[in-house]
Amino acid sequence: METKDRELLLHFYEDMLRIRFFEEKVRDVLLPQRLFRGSSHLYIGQEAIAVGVTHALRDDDYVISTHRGHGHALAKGVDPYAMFSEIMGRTTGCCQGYGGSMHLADASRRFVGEDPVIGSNSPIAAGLALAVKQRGSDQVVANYFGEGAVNAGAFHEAANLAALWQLPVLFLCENNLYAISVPVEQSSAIQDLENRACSYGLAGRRVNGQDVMAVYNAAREAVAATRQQSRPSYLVFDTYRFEGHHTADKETYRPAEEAVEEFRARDPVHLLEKAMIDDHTVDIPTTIAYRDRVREEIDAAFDRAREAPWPAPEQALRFVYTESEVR
Ligand SMILES: Cc1ncc(C[n+]2csc(CCOP(=O)(O)OP(=O)(O)O)c2C)c(N)n1
Repeated sequence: METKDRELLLHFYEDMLRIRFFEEKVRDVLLPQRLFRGSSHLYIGQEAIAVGVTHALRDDDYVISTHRGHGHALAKGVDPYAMFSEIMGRTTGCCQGYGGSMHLADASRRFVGEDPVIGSNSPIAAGLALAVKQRGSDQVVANYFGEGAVNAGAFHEAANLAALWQLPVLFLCENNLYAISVPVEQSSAIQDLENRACSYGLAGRRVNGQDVMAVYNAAREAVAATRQQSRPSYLVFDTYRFEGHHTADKETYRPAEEAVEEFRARDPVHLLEKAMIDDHTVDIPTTIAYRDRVREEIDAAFDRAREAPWPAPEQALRFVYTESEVR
């Protein structure tokens, strides 16, 4: 293996571990200790998608995400400390604590934000891509959504306009098989979701979302086409969410053996680890050293965030109403 390939794989590995350990901290510490209110939509099992896609993007490209967006944000370089702070409502959060788990954003990383209204982030992505095009820039806009969003009218309006106006949007569907409790067979008339946008001339491509290299290669081709030809691309990733829809989900709708046996065997972090060990890219002590280092980084970010200041109560309504002189 060439050195640059080894470096790339190790970058993938580190970025996937960061997402995994971050999400495990939310699940195993923030949630049971009630360090935030409500629930959170975890990305565990889908890490290869955010990491493979982001490595195919440029730093100045935009990302717009969903309710399940911690992984997209971390892959785009949002600081784990600012994210833990945000989830726990502290002033050091990337939205000063006003956003929480489902409304994270960081303009400095061009992480436009999470958008939990299903389907509604695609028109925003198309609008952003229109602005990019009008500015004469060659940036692209990466738009993540789940397979549930493919049934939303807003997605189809955005896909049509993006194709009609040749806008540089990457439509990125993460098919994790369920929209809350509804299996994809019960929500989509056809199962080959890559064909759901072909009536707009958008030929989709189906990709193994558990294999980070497959994701990266497909995303690189799509990004190059979108950037160079200023036109949309559409990728559908086959994946699986290992946890419930959110952290309060009792998961009565799917068989335990599906989640535990069938899909755990396709854990994207383990698959990459095994592939790297099998072809002697790394040895086991190296993987352990990576795990220890990234875990320490996440632990330290969390410990700092936990000590971070709370907002003053009188700040609660800030940003709710426009400040104006008019009475
Ligand atoms: C417009 C709208 N309708 C319903 C909901 C409630 N809701 C939250 S998540 C979700 C399912 C989303 O499934 P999918 O798009 O496949 O993403 P996943 O959760 O699987 O990542 C629904 C219906 C919502 N947030 N927005």
